[in-house]
Amino acid sequence: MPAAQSTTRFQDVALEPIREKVLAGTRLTAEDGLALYRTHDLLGLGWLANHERERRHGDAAYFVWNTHVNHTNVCVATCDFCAFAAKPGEERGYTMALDEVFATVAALPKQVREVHVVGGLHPDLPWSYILDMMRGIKDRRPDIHIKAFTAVEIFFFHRLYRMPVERVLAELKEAGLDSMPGGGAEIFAKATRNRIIKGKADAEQWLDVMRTAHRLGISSNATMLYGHVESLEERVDHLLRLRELQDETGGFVTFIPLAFQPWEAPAMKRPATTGFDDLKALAVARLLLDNVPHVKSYWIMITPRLAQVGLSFGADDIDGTVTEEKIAHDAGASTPQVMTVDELVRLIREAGRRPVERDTVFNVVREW
Ligand code: V47
Repeated sequence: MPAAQSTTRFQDVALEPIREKVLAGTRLTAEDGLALYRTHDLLGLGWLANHERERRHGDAAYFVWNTHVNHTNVCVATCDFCAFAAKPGEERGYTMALDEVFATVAALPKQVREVHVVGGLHPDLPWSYILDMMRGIKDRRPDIHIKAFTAVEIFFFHRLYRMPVERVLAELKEAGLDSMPGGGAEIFAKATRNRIIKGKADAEQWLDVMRTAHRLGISSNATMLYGHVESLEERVDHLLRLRELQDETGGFVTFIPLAFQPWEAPAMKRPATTGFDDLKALAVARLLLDNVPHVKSYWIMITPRLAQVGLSFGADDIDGTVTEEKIAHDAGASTPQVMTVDELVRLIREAGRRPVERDTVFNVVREW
């Protein structure tokens, strides 16, 4: 976007006072957040988010050589949007034997730096299965970073195994867990959360698990599921609650807006998000979350084409090779399940950015 726009007026005058704040580094308010979500001046919003993105990261665009392992889809929770989960006893439920998990990890190319492990809330797995999974992955690949278990899973382990959250996390860390993904946050607003989710951690519990994790030195990501029944006010509230916790702990590394994939969702018939909404989700997050270092444009959910555009609308990261994604694809996503590093590098270069391969916590692995 042309720098000249910093002195020309935005199409939407409501963005003018926000530009002043962004240029002065003044924290944005809930009202500002709402004005940003409501605007149709996508280029004005994009200019602001890109300004902030380039101030922090210049022309770098990060990616990671990673893979997903979903060890089980058996889940006692009921989430209207989730097509991945299977109730205990349902025929489509599966649980990987640990040897299967280990064989998957052992077969990974040596360049893979991160394994992202999440599963359903399985009521019958022993705690030893969870810990042995961490240990077994580390035994086979000591160099790989294990990003595992959402705050919702950790809260479930705390209840199921009757241990304080702190102990659950400490034992996982000891067994090899390095950091946590940001899933399970969905939307924090109570009434909406209760309407679409039954039987898993609420907002306070999700945030509290993250607070504890950060205190124990386990960094994490954060997400927001958007494009379902939530309001714009609730999106702003969600981001500000994350910002508040981040002020306290500093433990969030990356924020990832997750676009609702409606096609196979069991109990939520909605149209898919639009390009405007997806770009706004990235841009508003970049501007409101002034204390979170990275914003991820997740190609699995918004397509590689739009994720690439997202690199000019506030995002500095494009996730990675991923491999074997199940949650979005069970919900009917038509995006690929894997991207090669060459494809990622091409997307980034054609966006005018500099591809930087990273590890999970943004140590630079290689400049491409
Ligand atoms: O928690 C479930 C979401 C999340 C649907 O931390 C859906 O680096 C859209 O959190 N449409 C899991 N979303 C994915 C996730 C994630 C992904 C990539 C990177 C990271 C990270 C985290 O997926 C769930 C839930 O919020 N989800 N169903 C659906 N139909």
